Parts: sequence; C-alpha cells; structure tokens
Amino acid sequence: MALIAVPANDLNPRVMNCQLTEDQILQFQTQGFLVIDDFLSPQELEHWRKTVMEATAQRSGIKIPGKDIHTGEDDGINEDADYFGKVFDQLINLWQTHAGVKELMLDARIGQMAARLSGSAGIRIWHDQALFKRPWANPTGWHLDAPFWSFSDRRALSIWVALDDATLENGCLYFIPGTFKETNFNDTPIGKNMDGIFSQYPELAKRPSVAGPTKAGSCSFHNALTIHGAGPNMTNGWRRAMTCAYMPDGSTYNGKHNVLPDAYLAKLKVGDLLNNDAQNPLIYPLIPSDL
Ligand SMILES: O=C(O)CCC(=O)C(=O)O
Ligand SMILES: [Fe+2]
Repeated sequence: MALIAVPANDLNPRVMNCQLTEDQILQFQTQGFLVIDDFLSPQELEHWRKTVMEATAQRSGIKIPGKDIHTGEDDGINEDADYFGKVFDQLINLWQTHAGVKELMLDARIGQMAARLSGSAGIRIWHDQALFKRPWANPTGWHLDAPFWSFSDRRALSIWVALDDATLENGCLYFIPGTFKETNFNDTPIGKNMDGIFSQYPELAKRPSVAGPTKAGSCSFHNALTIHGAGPNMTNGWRRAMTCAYMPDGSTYNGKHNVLPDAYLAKLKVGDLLNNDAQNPLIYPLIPSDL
C-alpha cells in the first residue's frame, strides 16, 4: 500500500519547535538573547492566542493574583500609572488563574530550553506575563528585568512569544548584545526616558542595539540582565505577546517583594529557598504531581 506523505503538523497539530542547536545556545550565552523562528506551529499559535485571550478576559483587571493591584493603577513597580498603562496591558501569573494557560506555561519542553540556554539544572516559573501593546502604545524603555525580582541569579531569563507579528512598526523587542555580562542587580526603574538606564551604566551607552522582529508564533529568549526594550506601537493594530520569566531552581529570597503574594511574603525571610511549587512551580526536570 502506498504511503501518503502528511506534513508533521497535520498529523500532530501541537508540535513545538523546542530543539536548540549548539549555535543557538552559544549565541544566547554570548549575546544574552536569541530569536527562534516558527517556535509554535500555526495550530499551536491559534491555541495560545485563544487561551491567553480567554485568560486575560477572565481576570477582570486583577493584575497580580494575591495582590490588591488592578491594571491601570500604580503597582509600586512602575512610577507613573498613566504613562505605563499605555506602554502595555500587563497581566501577571495567568497560569495561576486559568487552567489552559497553566498547561502552556508548565510545559517541560520549554523548561528544558530555558535550562539549556541558561545552564541551569532546574527551572522554576518566576512569573508569566501577557504583554499587549495596544494601537499607538508608548515604547518600553530600555531596562533590565532581574533587579525587580525577589531572587538574584545571573542565569535568570525569559521567553517572549509573539501572538501577533511583532515588527519595527508596532513595537518589537530590541536588545543590546552582551550587556548581561556587565550589568548587576542594583535597582534601575523603567523610566519614561529611553536613555534612563545609561545614567547607571554610562559605559554601555555607546553600544549598538539590535532589533528582534518576531513573527507571530516565533519567540525570543533574553537573559534578565540583558538591556532590552521595545519601540512604540506606530500602528492601529495590536502587538500581543505571552511571556514567562524563569528562576533557576535553588534560588533564594533577596527581600524584594515583586509579584510574591502578601500572605507568602509574611512568612518569608531573606535567604529562604524559593521552592514553593504553588508560587514557583518546577517545570524542569519534572512537574510535581500535586499541581
Ligand atoms: O513586550 C515588551 O514591550 C517588553 C517585554 C519585556 O521587557 C520582557 O519580556 O522582559
Ligand atoms: Fe523586560
């Protein structure tokens, strides 16, 4: 009987491009970021879009579970709610409030990619984050992620999955290659001025930046100490992304509150292991059965 060739994606519509080449790992480890084309199949992309949109709609503006903060309000992280409300719509830890997003975010294949890129044995979710630039949104100023977080580990990183084509016109990410080797955990707020970060790192102000346009379904990873930002949305369409930040297993509490729920913070002491699976699930090498 003749076999009919069927494209892999039709046989199994949920095939993620999660293989990393040695060259990609080397690029991440020297530049501090990596764009991966066609990360999701078209069917997966449709599923991610539908799931993330449902999860954001359900949240009724609650920005972070366990915290009394709504979108558009000052969250104590960014200094001007009116300006930052127009940088992006930001909803954090959707995995905690939506089973479909939880399934997407706790995917051990993505955990393995994060482990290989960062050189960590185990990977926990720090937080996920839907980041939607509306039509005409403000730019995302150059910044670092790691100084905001409740642990300090130079290997921490994020994935950023484009749900729409992210272009030079609508606010794709930009990176300053190699900077993760020279930056640190000192607080650097995301200001309105694009060049704000360079008052802390004047020696990096002359470094060239690189744009990371990312097609819908493609993704990028960046080290949390890489200087990165995004342009404004100069178009009448949306630039939607689903992201997740990762913490190497074994990280400890550094005293910064960030997204940790108030009830958890009340019990935490500086130096405690951040190994609470209900808050920071281990997604690689294994997923605890009680989640
Ligand atoms: O999507 C953006 O505009 C910024 C994303 C970002 O800073 C991040 O994922 O760390
Ligand atoms: Fe960031």
